[in-house]
Amino acid sequence: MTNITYRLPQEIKLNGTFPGEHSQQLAQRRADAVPAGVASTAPIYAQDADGGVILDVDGNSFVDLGSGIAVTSVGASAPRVVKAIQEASEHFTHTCFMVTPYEGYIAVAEKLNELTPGNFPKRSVLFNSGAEAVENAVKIARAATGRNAIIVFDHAYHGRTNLTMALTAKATPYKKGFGPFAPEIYRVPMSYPYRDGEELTGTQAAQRAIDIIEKQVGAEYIAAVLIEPIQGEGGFIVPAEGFLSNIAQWAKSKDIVFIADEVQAGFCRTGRWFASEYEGIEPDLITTAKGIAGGMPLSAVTGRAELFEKVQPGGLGGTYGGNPVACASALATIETMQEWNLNERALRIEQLIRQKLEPLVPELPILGQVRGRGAMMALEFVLDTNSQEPHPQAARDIASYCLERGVLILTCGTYGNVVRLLPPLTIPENLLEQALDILVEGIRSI
Ligand code: PLZ
Repeated sequence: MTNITYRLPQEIKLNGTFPGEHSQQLAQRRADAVPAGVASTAPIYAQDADGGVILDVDGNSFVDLGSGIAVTSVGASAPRVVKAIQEASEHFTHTCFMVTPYEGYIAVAEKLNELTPGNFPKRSVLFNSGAEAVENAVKIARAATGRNAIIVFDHAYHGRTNLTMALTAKATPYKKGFGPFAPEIYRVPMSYPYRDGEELTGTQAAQRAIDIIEKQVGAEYIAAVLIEPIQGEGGFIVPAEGFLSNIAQWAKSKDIVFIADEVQAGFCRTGRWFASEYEGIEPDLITTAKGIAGGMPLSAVTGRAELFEKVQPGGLGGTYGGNPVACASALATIETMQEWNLNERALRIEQLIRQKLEPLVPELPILGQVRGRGAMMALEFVLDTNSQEPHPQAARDIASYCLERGVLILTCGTYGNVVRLLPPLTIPENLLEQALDILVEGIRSI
């Protein structure tokens, strides 16, 4: 494993009241300036972050097991990334690629075309956010096929814009009061092994979805099937083996564009460049964001060159899409991932998490399942193993327990009953182990 040196001490350090005085002051200012509609997981305000830690404005040091929702995979201030951002911004912060183009955009597109699965001619187009990438993937699929319908899955999360709200499954908090939503979106059952039961194979779960699609929508009207290869906000649901490949094969046989939303699972998070690789699928289009640029806002749609041919010049774009500083950051992020072998680290993180947490499953009836891949791991909590009734209070209480002891942990899931672990891939092993010990105590305390 590559040795990483850190700028900040990689430790838990808590002094005094929680949240501290300065965080409390900021919370008061915030209440008068920022609406409650944008909520935060933790009541602590950030001052600095590096490797596996976040320092708050009161000098407390927390272990980061969230990476700002799977973004800072290389850490929040990786040296190469910081340098690239500084250097790029000294020359120009913006020209607009649609006005005066520049090399960085092209270099990022080349990298994406090379790293994404599938050995066929590809193109990439850059945007700012995950939602924007997903919206554009849908635009491209519709233009390429001349069809309208989009198939999405239970528990899906694709964003907060109008079209992506329609694509997202969960009503509260994402959709409630924000309709009407975009039409021609059809939702079908996902493969969710923990809740489907072990008897339902991936192939059967795929057939269940395909039967519904064919009966209720009709393959000839469908532009695209859109799916997260591992669902993120929905609960880190890893579909049963064969589910994704069967859906992809069926889509191919009907000339339907298969879009993998790798916004959360992509870029070394799962121990491969893309989670699609685990199932040997080669999506027609892939959406990426989050981990791609070390914290700078950047996203992309990458896919088969021929799909882009039907899109008229000027049909894709946006003022900031592929910002030059964000592109420089992405190139440095990718180099860092290669230099530090972060795929290997993600697999090691999975090993450490499984070692500590899997033994608790047979012992504790509230811990239903430990699942995930690489550094995208989740614990699903239930009232008891037999009923499998979701237990969101357990997930919330465990997250609070951890935070008060210096470990920042996120929850997720359709039922809010999942604790997810998304550490920066650069977290030191001993710090991760210390954080996991606190998590184990937290689970036992319920
Ligand atoms: N697709 C698979 O995970 C973003 C959003 C959290 P944006 N997930 C975190 C929140 O509450 O807003 C996400 C994702 C997948 C698309 C998106 C959307 O990415 O960059 O947040 O627009």
